[in-house]
Amino acid sequence: MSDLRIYGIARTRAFRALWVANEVGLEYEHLPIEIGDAGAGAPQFRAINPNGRLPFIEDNGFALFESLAITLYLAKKHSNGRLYPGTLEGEARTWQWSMWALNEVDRGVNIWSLHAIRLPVDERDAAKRDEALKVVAAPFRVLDAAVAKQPYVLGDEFTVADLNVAAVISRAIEMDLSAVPNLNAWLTRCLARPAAQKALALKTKADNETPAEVTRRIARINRL
Ligand SMILES: N[C@@H](CCC(=O)N[C@@H](CS)C(=O)NCC(=O)O)C(=O)O
Repeated sequence: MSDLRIYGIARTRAFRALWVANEVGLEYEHLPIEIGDAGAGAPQFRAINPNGRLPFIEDNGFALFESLAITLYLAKKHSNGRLYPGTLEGEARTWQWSMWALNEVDRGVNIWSLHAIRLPVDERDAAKRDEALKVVAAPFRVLDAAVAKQPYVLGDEFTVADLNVAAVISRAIEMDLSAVPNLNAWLTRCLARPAAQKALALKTKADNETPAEVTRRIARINRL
């Protein structure tokens, strides 16, 4: 067992950290704590992660929050030159796609998933759902074009750039992606990886066990 601890129930962005840890074959302790005052916001967790949000990790006493900082850190530490690109340009492109995912599509996919799938049917807001689809349409076309002629965003090999983008938009696998078939095939390919499947199994279980009240709280706290 390594001294890596991953905090956060797999329904949250902790899924991203779990996936990368599986991908590099690390042993770790998973602490599936919840959002809010009873979980990440509680004093003992804020002492490690003043941000109060999920996920965060402790790696041999080194604490880190922000999901994609965590994936980049673990990929670079354990898989430099393979999962984490070994060239300056490859690294820069990895940052490009990671920041792109957070800035362009993270919120839109989240809003869509809440108002299309996760909130109780009579509490879903069709206008928010449709607006979210409009917001992600143009960036999804950019990603679709990027994987039209190559299997992964940086080229022939799966890297942490793919992991970050695919993890951020993983819930889009339930959208109608027929307008972006290359994106659809690429996302399916990324999520089929054994490391992703292992983390997805935890995520699906956590999704299924999440009470409606918690889903409402997620939408409220994050203004989604
Ligand atoms: N940019 C952050 C976002 C973290 C975030 O908002 N996490 C959610 C769970 S997925 C959370 O903890 N929400 C509860 C809150 O904001 O108090 C990241 O990528 O790690």
